[in-house]
Amino acid sequence: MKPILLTTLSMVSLAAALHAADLTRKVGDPGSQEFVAARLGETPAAAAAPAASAPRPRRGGFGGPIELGPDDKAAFPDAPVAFDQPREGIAHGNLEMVEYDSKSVGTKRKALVYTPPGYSADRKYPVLYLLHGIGGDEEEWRRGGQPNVILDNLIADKKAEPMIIVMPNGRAQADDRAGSNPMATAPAFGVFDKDLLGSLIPFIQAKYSVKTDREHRALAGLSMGGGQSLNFGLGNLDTFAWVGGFSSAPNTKPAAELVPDPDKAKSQLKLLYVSCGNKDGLIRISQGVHAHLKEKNVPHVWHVDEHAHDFQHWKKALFHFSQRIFTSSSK
Ligand code: FER
Repeated sequence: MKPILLTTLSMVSLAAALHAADLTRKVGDPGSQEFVAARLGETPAAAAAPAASAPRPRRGGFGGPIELGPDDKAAFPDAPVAFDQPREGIAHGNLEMVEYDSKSVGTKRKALVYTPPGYSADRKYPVLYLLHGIGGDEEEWRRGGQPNVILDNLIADKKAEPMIIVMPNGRAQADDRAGSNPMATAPAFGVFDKDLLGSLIPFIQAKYSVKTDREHRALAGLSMGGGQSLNFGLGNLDTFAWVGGFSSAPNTKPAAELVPDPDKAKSQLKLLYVSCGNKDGLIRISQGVHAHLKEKNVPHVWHVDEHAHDFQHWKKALFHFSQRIFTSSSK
């Protein structure tokens, strides 16, 4: 198959606008130079500088180029049209905002928690920790992805295990708002593992009726949160058995560092799910992860759909991922 080359900014700007509503408000029109520059962590002047003047660092631009190879195809059929539509006549779960003391950050931090329909302290539930992107916060998944609707539907259809979903704020610093330059907050995403492992997971396990072994704990996220999930999930296989990276961003560790011990990863992982849209300028990150996993024979799902860097992809990724976790047969 001949590689297809796509280099559009417009497509991606639209997608980015859907994702980073906060960012869009801060820097205006998603098609503007400021918006693109903000996504790339550059000043508008730097973004506009002629490419010939000096070799510019290769950032994880949203503008591609995108080169697709033979492996870059769908692993699953598309989600049915109504997968993300609120349904009447089924039981619904609940969403609540919680606050916990973060030892590593030294502040009280927020997380949005989905409890499944009929949540009861008489049962113990598995937990999915679900992470947001560079312009997002603990509300981003609810705002753009309505995971409660997707899970209510899957649970009603008996396609997903009743589970708790915890949506924290992955920007582990005292001021954890995206602010006017979200890219400047990228380092705080890199130290979120201390807060997650040291404070949030213990808090959730104390407050909710949950199973606490690794086989009942999953980590997944979109974009920056996808990179965090791959980094922290694969780096803490004793804590997470199910790991998902959706459109993972350039914060993803180099593939060889992600999986330093392929045999351990093989034996410990119940599911490693890597997905991206074929119109997402960041696809090369996920392609690199897939290529390395393939080379090292680490079983994983590599799912590429027709979307861009947007919630259409992320909602469907959650739909596919959440059906395949906490099951006995998944690989
Ligand atoms: C980058 C491009 C995009 C980057 C992060 C992103 C850290 C994140 C995008 C998102 O979360 O949507 O170069 O560097």
